[in-house]
Amino acid sequence: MTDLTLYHAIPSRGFVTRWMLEELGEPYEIKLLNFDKDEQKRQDYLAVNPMGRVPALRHGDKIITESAAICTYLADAFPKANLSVPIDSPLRADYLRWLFFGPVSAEPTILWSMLGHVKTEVDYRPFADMDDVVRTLSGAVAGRSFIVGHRFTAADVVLGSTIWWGMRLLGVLPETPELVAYWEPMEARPARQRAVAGDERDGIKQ
Ligand SMILES: N[C@@H](CCC(=O)N[C@@H](CS)C(=O)NCC(=O)O)C(=O)O
Repeated sequence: MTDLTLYHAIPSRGFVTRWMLEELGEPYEIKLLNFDKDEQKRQDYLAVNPMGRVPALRHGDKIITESAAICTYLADAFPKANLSVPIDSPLRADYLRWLFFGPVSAEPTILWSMLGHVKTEVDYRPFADMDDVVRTLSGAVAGRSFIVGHRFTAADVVLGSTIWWGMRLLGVLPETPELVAYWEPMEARPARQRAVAGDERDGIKQ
C-alpha cells in the first residue's frame, strides 16, 4: 500500500512523472487510462483532473496536475531523495528557471515548429523563435552534467524530457553537440531505464 498514485497513459507526458517517481525511489501505484477508450474524459477521472488530461498525481488526500508541477512537488515533499534545491540556496533561481523553461517556453516553440508555424490571427509572434530556444538551451547545458549546480535535480527530469521530446521523439529540436552531450547520460540513468521498461510492460496491458 502506497500513498502515491500516478494517473498515467502510454504514451504521454505521464512518462516525465514516472521517471521522476523512479528517481525518487518511493513506492507508487499507477492507474492507467486508455486514450483509445477516452478514459481520461470519464466522470471519475474528471473529478481528479477536470482537464481530462494526464498526468495527475494523488498523494494521500492531495491531487496535483501539470507534469512540471508534479516533479517540483515530489522533489519538495520527499527531501531525502535530494532532488530539489532548497528555497534559501543561491541556486534556487536557476532551479525554478529551468523547471519552467521547458514546458512554458521551449515546448510551444517545438510544437509550433512541428505544425509548420501555423498563422495566428494576432499580429505578434506568440512563441519564441526556435533559434533562440536552441541557442539558450545549448548555452545552458554546455559543458554541464546537470542543469543546476553539480547534482541531478527535478529540473533535469523536466528539462531533459523536453529536450528528448523535441530532439528525439519529434525530431524538431536540432541535435546540437551540447544538447546531445547533456541528454545522453540522462537517457542512460537507471531510473529512466526503469520508467521506460515500466511503460513498455504496462503499454502491452493497455
Ligand atoms: N501541461 C500538461 C499537459 C497535459 C497533457 O496535455 N497531456 C496529454 C497527453 S501528453 C493528454 O492527457 N491528452 C489527453 C487527450 O488527448 O485527450 C502537463 O504537462 O501535464
